Amino acid sequence: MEKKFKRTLVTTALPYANGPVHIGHLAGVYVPADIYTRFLRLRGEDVVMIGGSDEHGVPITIKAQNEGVTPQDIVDRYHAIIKDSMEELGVSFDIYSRTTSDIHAETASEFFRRLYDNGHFVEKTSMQLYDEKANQFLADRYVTGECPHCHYDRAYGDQCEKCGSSLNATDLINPKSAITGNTPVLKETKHWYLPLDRWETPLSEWILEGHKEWKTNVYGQCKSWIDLGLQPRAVSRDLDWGVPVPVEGAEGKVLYVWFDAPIGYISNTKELLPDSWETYWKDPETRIINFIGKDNIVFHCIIFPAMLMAYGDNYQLPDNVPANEFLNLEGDKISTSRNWAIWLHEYLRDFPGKQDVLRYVLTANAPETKDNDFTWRDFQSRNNSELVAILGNFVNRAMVLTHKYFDGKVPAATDMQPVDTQVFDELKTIAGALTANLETFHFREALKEAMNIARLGNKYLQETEPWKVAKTDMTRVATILNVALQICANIAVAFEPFLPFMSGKLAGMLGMKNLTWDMLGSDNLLSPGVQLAQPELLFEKIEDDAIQAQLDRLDRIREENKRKSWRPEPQMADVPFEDFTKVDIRVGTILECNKVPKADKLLQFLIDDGMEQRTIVSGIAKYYNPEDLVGKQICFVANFAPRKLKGVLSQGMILSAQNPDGSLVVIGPTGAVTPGAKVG
Ligand code: B3M
Ligand code: ZN
Repeated sequence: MEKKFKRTLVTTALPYANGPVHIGHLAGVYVPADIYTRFLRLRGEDVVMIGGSDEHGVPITIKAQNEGVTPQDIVDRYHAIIKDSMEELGVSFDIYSRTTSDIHAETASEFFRRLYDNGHFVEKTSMQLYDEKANQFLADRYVTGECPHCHYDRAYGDQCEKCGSSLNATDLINPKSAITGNTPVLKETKHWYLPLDRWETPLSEWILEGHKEWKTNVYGQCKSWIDLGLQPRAVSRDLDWGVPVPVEGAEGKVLYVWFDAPIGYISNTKELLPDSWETYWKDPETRIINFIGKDNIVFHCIIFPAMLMAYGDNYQLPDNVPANEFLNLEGDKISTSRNWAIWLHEYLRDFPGKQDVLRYVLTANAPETKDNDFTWRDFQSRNNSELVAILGNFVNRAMVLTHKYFDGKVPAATDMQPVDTQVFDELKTIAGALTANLETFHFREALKEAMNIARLGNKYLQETEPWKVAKTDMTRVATILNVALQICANIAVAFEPFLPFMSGKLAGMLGMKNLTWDMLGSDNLLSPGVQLAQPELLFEKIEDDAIQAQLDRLDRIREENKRKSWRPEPQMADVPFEDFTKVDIRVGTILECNKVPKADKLLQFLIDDGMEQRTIVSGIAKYYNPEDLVGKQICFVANFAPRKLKGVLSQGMILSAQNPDGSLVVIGPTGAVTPGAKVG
């Protein structure tokens, strides 16, 4: 890290308080930010980590409308869930506040007013979509329609989730109001725009020239925005939820949520440090790092920096924006509205005491350079074969052996041999790589290095075999266990940023206090004679049934979503009456019904068709018990050309209807009908 910085301000994207946080938020933003902040704290650096809920914006008002409650009710509910669950996960914010606070309203309002007074906005009247039934302009997510780029039919007024394009509501083809379903009309309205085009040159110099070291996904996105030419962006909206536009004649208008939300970082710093907040924002010796997901890049790298430059007053721009890609869940995109997520508060309920397991898996699998997939099987196997089998196992062996041979007192290393000094050499190399990876935001690699310390420990015990040496040479055993315990102490330090609960527990077992990063690599963290606590297991195996319960939950959600998104098939082309009459549909009574051997889908029916008995085979075995159908009446196509199914000749086709989940229901008359009667 360059030395010119005196302090670091870590900001974390403010999650919308329209739902709880899920593993995608955690993997993308909060876990990496927490690792980084804890690392800097262990180094004794001056660092603050700022978080808070984003409580304005259309996602919140829509949720409130859907539930028939106020937006304030919604944000109160989710702010509390988000704040509590992140705290329980050990995300160590210095402050987690909210954008409905008074200090935020004042700060955002003053910010806007200053830009307004200094001529940094253009005022424009334009035609916007308006819902005449709801008497409301339809900003952003209040309107859905067809994406003009990829033709996805459920794109939002601000963005298409299918192709990722950012949109204006008026771009949508066939727009519909999300409130009433009505087709909106165009109505004139006035808004304030931030002319980003005026900031193109400084932005380009700052990012494209000055920050070539940024992650390629971030740099690339910025470059393509700048290359395409920046356009003025509206920073106000016709809504009644948000920070009011502090200008005369702006009644009924609020700041666009993406104008006020990043200012939330400033307001929250003010709330935390009323006297010194300016140092963290305006001193060039402060280093600002924004942790965000990839969909927020343009706001943090282009729009907010343009706002800060326009404000002036020495506001500093971020030094780095290590945005992550997305985490998917079991192969599908995580989605709050489709409930396709693992919610943090539910995880904490279902896996009590296993905060570190989630932190571990999300870091080991972090979507740093590409989208990644979370699967419950991977979660289980990383716990069982890495945390339990490598890390927990090593620490436990070192502790148990020390208790066995030395009553739990750290033995002295009086017989150091090359195999021992070599371990410390390797430890130092690992410590160097670990530190370098943390400094450059490569948290996956960093975690691998930390795990390498445990691997090193296991290998060392395997090679030195103290349980065998104990038969002949206790001085040597003392040295081996001293070395092993020093490795354990290094583990407590190395893992503190990643797995703080385990680190705390281990440090407690080893009697260590006040961990610092410069301890890492040392061969002398535990003094001989120190009494260790009784060993406790650091991790426990996760059994199949716990994983199966989670997979079953996801299956249920998949089914539910299928049902919700089901639409009847479009009607087919017209057919002339004569064609229809060619199909001979009749009512029949089921006389017998049996499973077809070796065909789990098929049932074989004997039908009374009014003239004689006929056999029909039908693929509905999954949905019926054969005995339940006997005696029932059904409709069937009588002149369907006979065909053999699994060796049985089927003389007709039983009519059935298919539900959204694929299940089939047999169609029959609603009253008694004489077998053989024609249907038409
Ligand atoms: N609430 C969007 C999001 O949750 C937005 C981030 C604001 S950061 C200033 O993805
Ligand atoms: Zn699209």
